[in-house]
Amino acid sequence: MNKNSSQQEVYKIILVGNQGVGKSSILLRYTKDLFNREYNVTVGLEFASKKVTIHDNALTLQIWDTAGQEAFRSIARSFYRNSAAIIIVFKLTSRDSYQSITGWAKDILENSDQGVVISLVGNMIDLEAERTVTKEEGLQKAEEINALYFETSAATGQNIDDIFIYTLEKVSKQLNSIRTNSEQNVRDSIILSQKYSSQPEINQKQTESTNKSCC
Ligand SMILES: Nc1nc2c(ncn2[C@@H]2O[C@H](COP(=O)(O)OP(=O)(O)OP(=O)(O)O)[C@@H](O)[C@H]2O)c(=O)[nH]1
Ligand SMILES: [Mg+2]
Repeated sequence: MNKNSSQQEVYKIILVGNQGVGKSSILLRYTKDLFNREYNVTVGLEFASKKVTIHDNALTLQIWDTAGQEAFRSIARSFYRNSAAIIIVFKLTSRDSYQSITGWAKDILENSDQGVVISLVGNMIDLEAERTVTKEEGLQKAEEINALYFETSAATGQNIDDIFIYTLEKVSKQLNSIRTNSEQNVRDSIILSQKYSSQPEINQKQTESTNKSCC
């Protein structure tokens, strides 16, 4: 079991999906309850931490936000190991991003540990009038890839917390095979992120919310 400095379990969660689907916005909404209309393309990797409590168990989430650009896809792949959950994000207003889900799921199957929890998120539900992917299609795809399914809006915050609450609940049921394994893995992740990030230093945001409870 991996412990951080305050001896809490650390769960590694990764956000993947095509460019511009809202991965960074989901992370910003979840960790800081903020939304930015401007599009700041992620280059390489960023991560944020958040403290949560599940079943009276305090733990730290280490959430990695990957770049959607094709050029960075291999970096995302190299991060799949030792993750508790991987969240595939697509836009409800983009069939291209929907059609890419199978490819992301294949990447995950080939590069992650057995038992990793996969969640599928159709984002931008606030743009209902521009929706091109139906809820039925989303649910069907989630079933195909054995994932939980959520429809969200980072813009309004709708269902954003639910992604993490229900994903973590599933993780907690599968603890044996999906914990982050060692301090070394965390250190490796940080070293890699520094190597690939465009920023001179890792953009590490620490957000604490010890009151959140999953169940
Ligand atoms: N209306 C609306 N816009 C959103 C939502 N989520 C994100 N956006 C906007 O979509 C654009 C892209 O969002 P990002 O979060 O940067 O997307 P990303 O997936 O991180 O993109 P990459 O870093 O390039 O992979 C930004 O202009 C956001 O403001 C949403 O739920 N609703
Ligand atoms: Mg981004």
